[in-house]
Amino acid sequence: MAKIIVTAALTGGVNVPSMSPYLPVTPQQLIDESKRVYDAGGAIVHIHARNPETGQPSPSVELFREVATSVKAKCNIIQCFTTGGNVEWPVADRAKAVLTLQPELGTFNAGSLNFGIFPIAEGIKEYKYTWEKPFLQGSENGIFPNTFKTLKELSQLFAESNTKPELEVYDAGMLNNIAYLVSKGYLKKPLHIQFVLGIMGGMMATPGNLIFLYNSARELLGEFTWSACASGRHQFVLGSIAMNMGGHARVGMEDNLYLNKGVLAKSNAELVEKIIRIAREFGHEPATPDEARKILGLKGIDKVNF
Ligand code: KMH
Ligand code: ZN
Repeated sequence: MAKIIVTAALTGGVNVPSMSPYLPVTPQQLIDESKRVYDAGGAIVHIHARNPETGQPSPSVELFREVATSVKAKCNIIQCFTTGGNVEWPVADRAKAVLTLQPELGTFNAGSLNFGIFPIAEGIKEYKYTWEKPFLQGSENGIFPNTFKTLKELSQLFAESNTKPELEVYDAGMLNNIAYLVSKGYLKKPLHIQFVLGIMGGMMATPGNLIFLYNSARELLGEFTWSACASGRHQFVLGSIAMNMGGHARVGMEDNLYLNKGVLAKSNAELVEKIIRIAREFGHEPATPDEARKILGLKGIDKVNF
């Protein structure tokens, strides 16, 4: 009945290596995971870079370049770079990879929020790296800053790179931010929104919240393409609802490490295969990368700078 754009958020900048031996960290692991996701039917990979030695989130453009060029050589999957990276980095660092490599798509976090990942530390018995525990615990006093000033700067960077912003919305207030940026010409329609639920500091991952956000966004912004992203076990529940509301679905280890209760996913491809199995049960088919480009109005893989 519908073409569903499946995004795989491969590694993110929140989960730490001690949480799963399958979390991709090195450029080669990210490249291999991207190809596995493509073969499984994914249309977009959402990419963060990490220090290959320590697994720490990294804004290094060279790491992004290494992954992006190799993935592009293997398949035409859409690459969506993060500009979220790590809550402590200045926006210039966060946006460097997008500005330099000019991917088709990049995340655009549409407002500030607390990003409480410290509870994760309570569940980890043994750490592989000394940076992990302070990194997680530090979020208790951290905030993910996306002020109006930085939102304006970021939207200008996206325009310069001809990269489509994927608007990350964690709570209803961010819809007002988007409406303001559209009214002032900083963001251009047609918009693409990723509703990100279940982050401690944003709205919780419930069907009611997803439907509320979608309806509020429709009232405020009119038509837009959109996808649902949820943490942990909510990933498949909200992805299933979104795909039956005309939306799309994001899965992946950035948001959820588990294939089933207590069973770690061995690859992001397993999570992609699962959401596609669910989609097919509803009579939907996964969109190919080129079908997704048409749906989202992307510039094309030949227009990137890598
Ligand atoms: N790492 C989080 C602070 C994004 O990719 O822009 C934000 C994040 C969303 O990962
Ligand atoms: Zn991300």
